[in-house]
This record gives sequence, C-alpha cells and structure tokens, in this order.
Amino acid sequence: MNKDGIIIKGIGGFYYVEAAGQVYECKAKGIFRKEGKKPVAGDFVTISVNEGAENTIDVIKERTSELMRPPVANISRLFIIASTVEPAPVPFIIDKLTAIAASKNIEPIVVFTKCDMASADEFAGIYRSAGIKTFCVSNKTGEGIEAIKPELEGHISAFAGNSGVGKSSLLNAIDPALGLKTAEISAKLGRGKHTTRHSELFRMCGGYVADTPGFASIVSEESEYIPTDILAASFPEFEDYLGQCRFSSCRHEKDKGCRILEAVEAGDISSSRHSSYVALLQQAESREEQLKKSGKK
Ligand SMILES: Nc1nc2c(ncn2[C@@H]2O[C@H](COP(=O)(O)OP(=O)(O)O)[C@@H](O)[C@H]2O)c(=O)[nH]1
Ligand SMILES: [Mg+2]
Ligand SMILES: [Zn+2]
Repeated sequence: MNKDGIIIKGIGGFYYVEAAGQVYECKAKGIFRKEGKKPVAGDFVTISVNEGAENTIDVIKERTSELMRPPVANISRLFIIASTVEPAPVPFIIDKLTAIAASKNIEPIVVFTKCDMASADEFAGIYRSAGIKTFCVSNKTGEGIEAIKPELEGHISAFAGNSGVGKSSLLNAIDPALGLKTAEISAKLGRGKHTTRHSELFRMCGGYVADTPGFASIVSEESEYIPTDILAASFPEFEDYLGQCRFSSCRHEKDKGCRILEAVEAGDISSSRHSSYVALLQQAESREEQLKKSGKK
C-alpha cells in the first residue's frame, strides 16, 4: 500500500515517515544511492507499507529548500533569535542569517527575546524597515508569544541563534508540552549544553519545527558563504534599487552612481545592514577566489 508522508527523522539508515497521523519506519530504496540522493528530515515522500517486510521510501518529492549541515529539506521559515541583552544582539550574525535564508528560498523571521529586560524597538525597527517580519517577546512574561504561533502553521521552520539567546525558552513558551532543557536546567543537571546529532522534526502549532543541531555555528563556518551573484538579492530592502545603479557591474560597496549607497545616505536603507552586506561581499569574493585557484569553479 502506498502513502504520502514526510520524513520526521533519519537515523542509522532508518527513516521515520509520518503519514496520515501514523509513523512508519522505512528504508530508502537502493535506487536513491545510485542516483546520489539521500532522503533527509523534511522530505515529502511516497512510501510502500509492506506487511511482513520492510517499508520503503519509493519517491522523494522535489525540494523547495535544502540545507546540508544539518541536513534538512523543505524548511520554509528560519526564525532568527537574538536577545536584547545578555547577550546583546550582533547585527552581523542576524544579517548573515537573514541573507543565508533568503539565498536558499527560506523566509527569515527575526525574533528579539528578553524584552522584559530591555526594549528591542531600535533593533526591531532596522529589520522591519528592511521588510523582514520581526517580533519582540519575553519568554518570561509571555508577552508577544501569541503572535508567533500563527507564523508556524503550515510551515517547516527552524530556529537559529547564538547560545543563550533564549531559543529553548521560546520554544517552551510557544509549546509548554515540549519541556526543552534551557540553560538554567541543564546547568543544574551539570550536563552543559544540550546536543543532538541528527535533525528531527517536531509538530508545533500546525506545522513542524526542525531541531537542527549546529545551526548557530553556520555563520562562523568558512564554507558557508552567499555567492556574489545572489548576495545583493538576498537583502530584500535592496530589491527596489537593483538594476538602477550607473554601472551594471556595481558592487554596491563604494561604487560611483550606486543607488543603494544613495539610499543608505538618505536613511532609506539601514547603514548597519549595508555594512553587513559589504562584509559578506568581501567574504564571498575571497572564498570564490580561493575556489577558483583550487580549480573547483
Ligand atoms: N528575562 C528573560 N530571560 C530569558 C528569556 N529567554 C530566555 N531567558 C533566559 O536566558 C537563558 C538562556 O535561555 P535558553 O532558552 O537556554 O537559550 P538557548 O541557548 O538559546 O536555548 C536562560 O537562563 C533563560 O531563563 C526572556 O525572554 N527573558
Ligand atoms: Mg537551547
Ligand atoms: Zn550599486
């Protein structure tokens, strides 16, 4: 019998596929290995459910997005978590994550936590004026949490942000049944940071949330860069100006007749977002130079 479902976990060659409210343990068909395809959490699949034999994944549907490390498919929303204080927001990290998301066909959503400790209005203003959905919450008082819930419905989402910004606390505030360990509790247990090695999807508010270990470190990874040809388009607030600069080769860094620089000067584009763009451009250029030299591109 065939069923359509979604892979919620892959571990040790077994895949757990949720289909019509049930979870089936499946093996991937041999053909995928020959084709160099590997099923991952988030994949929409067709399976055969076999009485007295292994269930198999027969078809992997086309992906709308793909992340390699950690491997997860079809994420449509990346929640980028930053705290107003302790630790203070690092705009470059937020900006790199928004750009990585946009470059991979994933909608970035920025959430500032710890709003009970300090106001996030100034930071939130930067992201709202860039056209990015932005929320301010307190995981302590519950303020702002209700507004996040509908954003999860119908999507596969991931949560990213540095350690200590309140990711686990936020997920617990959204869904108290989760009972994730937060810094306080794991410190009490003396286990240090909670670590997982594989991606797994959890049902939440009518969607799925991917538990994606290592997402926070994506920004510091040298291999993770946004190619120069799609970088500017990964900043939604640049969109209205692209193609209007004096030179078609404009890098929007310090070029003459650059419409984006004009917009920064006029205060229509945030200068901190533009600085992050320039830093990412330089990273991407040196990375592409390296790849060229080693003959990979
Ligand atoms: N006051 C306040 N503290 C928070 C908030 N969110 C998280 N915390 C605290 O910040 C610390 C780190 O939170 P945690 O959820 O473990 O962060 P994670 O490393 O991103 O998962 C813990 O001591 C939390 O109690 C918040 O909105 N307000
Ligand atoms: Mg945590
Ligand atoms: Zn330009």
